[in-house]
Amino acid sequence: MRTDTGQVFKLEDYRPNDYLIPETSLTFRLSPEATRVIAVLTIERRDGVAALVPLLLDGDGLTLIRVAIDGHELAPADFLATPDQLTILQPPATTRFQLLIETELAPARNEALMGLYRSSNVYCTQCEAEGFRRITYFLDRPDILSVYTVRIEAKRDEAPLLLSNGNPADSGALADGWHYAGWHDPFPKPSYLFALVAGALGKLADSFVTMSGRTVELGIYVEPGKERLAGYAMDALKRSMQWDEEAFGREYDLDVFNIVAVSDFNMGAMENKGLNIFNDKYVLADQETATDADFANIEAIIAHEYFHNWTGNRITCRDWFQLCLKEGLTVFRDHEFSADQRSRAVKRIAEVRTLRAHQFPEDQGPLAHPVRPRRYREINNFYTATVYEKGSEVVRMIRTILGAETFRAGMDLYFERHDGEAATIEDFVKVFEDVSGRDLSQFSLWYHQAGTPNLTVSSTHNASAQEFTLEIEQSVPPTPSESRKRLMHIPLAFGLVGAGGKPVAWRGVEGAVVEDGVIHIRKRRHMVRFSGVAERPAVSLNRGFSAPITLSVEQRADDQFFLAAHDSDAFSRWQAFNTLLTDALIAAFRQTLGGKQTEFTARLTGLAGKIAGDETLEPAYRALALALPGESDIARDIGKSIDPDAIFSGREALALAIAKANRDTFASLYDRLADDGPFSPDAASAGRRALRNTLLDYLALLPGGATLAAEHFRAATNMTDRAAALTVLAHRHHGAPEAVKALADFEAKYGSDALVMDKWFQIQASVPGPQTVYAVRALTSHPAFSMANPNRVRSLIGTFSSANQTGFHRADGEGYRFFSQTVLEVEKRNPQVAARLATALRSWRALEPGRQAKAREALLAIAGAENLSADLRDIVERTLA
Ligand code: 0A1
Ligand code: ZN
Repeated sequence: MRTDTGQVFKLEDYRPNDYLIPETSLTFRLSPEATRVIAVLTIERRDGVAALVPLLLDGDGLTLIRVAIDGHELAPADFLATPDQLTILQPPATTRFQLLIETELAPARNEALMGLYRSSNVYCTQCEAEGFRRITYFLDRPDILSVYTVRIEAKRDEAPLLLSNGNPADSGALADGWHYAGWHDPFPKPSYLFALVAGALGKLADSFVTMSGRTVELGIYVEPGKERLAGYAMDALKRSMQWDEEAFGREYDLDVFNIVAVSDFNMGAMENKGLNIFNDKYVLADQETATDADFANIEAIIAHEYFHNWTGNRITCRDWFQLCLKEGLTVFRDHEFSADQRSRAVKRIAEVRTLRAHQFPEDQGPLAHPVRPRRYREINNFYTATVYEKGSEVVRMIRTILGAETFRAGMDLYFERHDGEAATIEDFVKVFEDVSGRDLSQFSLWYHQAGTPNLTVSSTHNASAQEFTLEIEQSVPPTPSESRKRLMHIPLAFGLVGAGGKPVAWRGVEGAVVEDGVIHIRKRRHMVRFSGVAERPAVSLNRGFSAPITLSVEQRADDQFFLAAHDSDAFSRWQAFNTLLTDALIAAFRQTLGGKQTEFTARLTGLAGKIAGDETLEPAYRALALALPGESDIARDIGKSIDPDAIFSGREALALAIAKANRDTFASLYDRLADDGPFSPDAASAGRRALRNTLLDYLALLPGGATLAAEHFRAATNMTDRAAALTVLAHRHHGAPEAVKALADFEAKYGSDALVMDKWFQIQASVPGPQTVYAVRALTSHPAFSMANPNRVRSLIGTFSSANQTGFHRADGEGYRFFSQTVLEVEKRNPQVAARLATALRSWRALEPGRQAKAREALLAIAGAENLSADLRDIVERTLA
């Protein structure tokens, strides 16, 4: 484990390295306890660098066996080796030489799951961000691009399959039951994209013919016997390949494309060149074991990793400060892919919900950082919603500002200009300036400045002058180490909505640049005057969520109800209803509505019924509209002195009011939506299931609810319905015989399927209320649970701490105490997973004082532990700062 050195890495310190490694040849002789790695590196001194400059290579916990230069073994005096660094004191005076390094590794004992490790007896690797240095000493930084040739040797019976990046080369038998395979990747790549897999795996094979007519062999490798479960992933892969050709003109470039699913993986998946490695949760699926959400995730992540081949691999990052260059852009690309494959409106709403749930709290708390950070202590902690999701929103805004055609021209120029390079955000922005002739310098602040901008908006209508005025003021709240903020360029899509939802035309506009339905906010304050507007319109703002901001709008409730029923922009229509729900929930928390409460609630429940039954709306959209804002969404909007129990009660009361007011509509719709045909994971079918399951959630609150949910569970023919019913039973009827039986039946049926058991853990970890902490503690001893497996840990501990507001934030601090102990236990094995878990307390300062004090104690308990990893120390210290 890498303990903290306290070192801070700064963007301004970047400089190219003195040496390059144009070629890398690796030989692995695999064995669980003692794998030998021979790296032969062609080292080149960069032009202008003096001879005799020492060569410093990165390592992490390495055991060195020998070093040689140009065939001559080095004497101990010629180099300095520690587990974390190799220094060649006096490299040869020639500009090019060959450095051989032999190291020994114990993959079977690697529980951090970085570098070379074993997952269910399969050898696999994870090198991003700095895992390659756990395999051999190297210039382990993304601007060192090298052509890799790899030879893997293993016992044939232990590892019949030997994979690495690029195209297959030679293979054959060796003495004593060993065999080997060679791989060559002609595309120069950074070390973080290196991958190796060896083991006994089953294969699902297919092929794809690219737009220029080349055939690419596709393989998805899974645990033997599970090949059938990779069918949906394969289909998603082929659709991704096709889409990238059509939408971005990007063709795949190797003869093979392989994906391997492993059961122990720190993240979702990894885009290693030609050999993606996936968390098996994002590959394996059928109707019996996977929910519709799982299918959608598989499609999105398969696409994401595939799209990285161009945005990440062909053009990579100069340094890790530029992480959003590949991640924000690739998320944008996978969002567009899913929008094209499914429903654009529904996808957009889901994206915004995710952004608000994960990125907004990051921006509003102690871990806030710009999309392109300027400093870090541990890069693993910067794979964040800000870099990924907000990074994607920034790319989307570039497209909004430039228009789709110019945006595409900019992307084409980006690929042409930077192919084969390690680039920066400045390079990326420049291509769009070059194709559009616009100055994007103020816009670039989106990359450099942290915090969620807020727009305060009020409107006036002067009937006699026929003038409609929007007064808009921007502010960006301070974030850690950035107390003063600069003014941003915010593209605010909008519409003036008149009677019946018709757009209202205007004659002229002044006070801001308004183009194609977008107001360009650049100053602190804009008075935007529309002339020739006879009747007062309702104003629909931030349509399609054109900018990742918050809005404080002085809007009459009548307008809000009107937009929720009539806005022609589907996103804004959803938003209007969601805002009304949020207003009701906040008012309940603050008890501010008083006598008006009943009237407001009645209007709201009435509209809920209308939306549910509106056949002109897609079922998936209706399901999203009817889903109440989550407890943490409400907490975020309230902002301070949070009491999760009070939020919970208010939310339950509103849910019950909606259910009671719409009992008959909901019940008949629920019956009509019952599934009849064969299962299909397509978006329309999934939407119908989503709506029906949302209705179940309401109906289960009414008398007879437990029976209804139990019947839904019993009759389910797919995991979506089964898991939905189990959730309703466990959450709404906790302890009832129906709930106890369903949990037991589920466990009996799926006890040996780890991925399905994750759902069982998740459902129980999110049962609201103070008793859940004991249940979760007990479940850590369940035979299907393991502290060594990231998916298990996230399902049980991660769900409890980040998705169970009343359980985790128990007033007596018991949830926090369990949490700090568990985080430290996980950390001993896997610092990365522990650090991510620890972010669950990032919003601790927003809690009411009693809970705040207890949360702080838990954070201090973690911070005070001995030998803390760099990963965890970085998170807890920033959280406490
Ligand atoms: N680049 C991957 C994410 C990733 C990052 C770090 C990892 O190491 C544990 C693994 C994966 C992606 O964006 O999908
Ligand atoms: Zn990615």
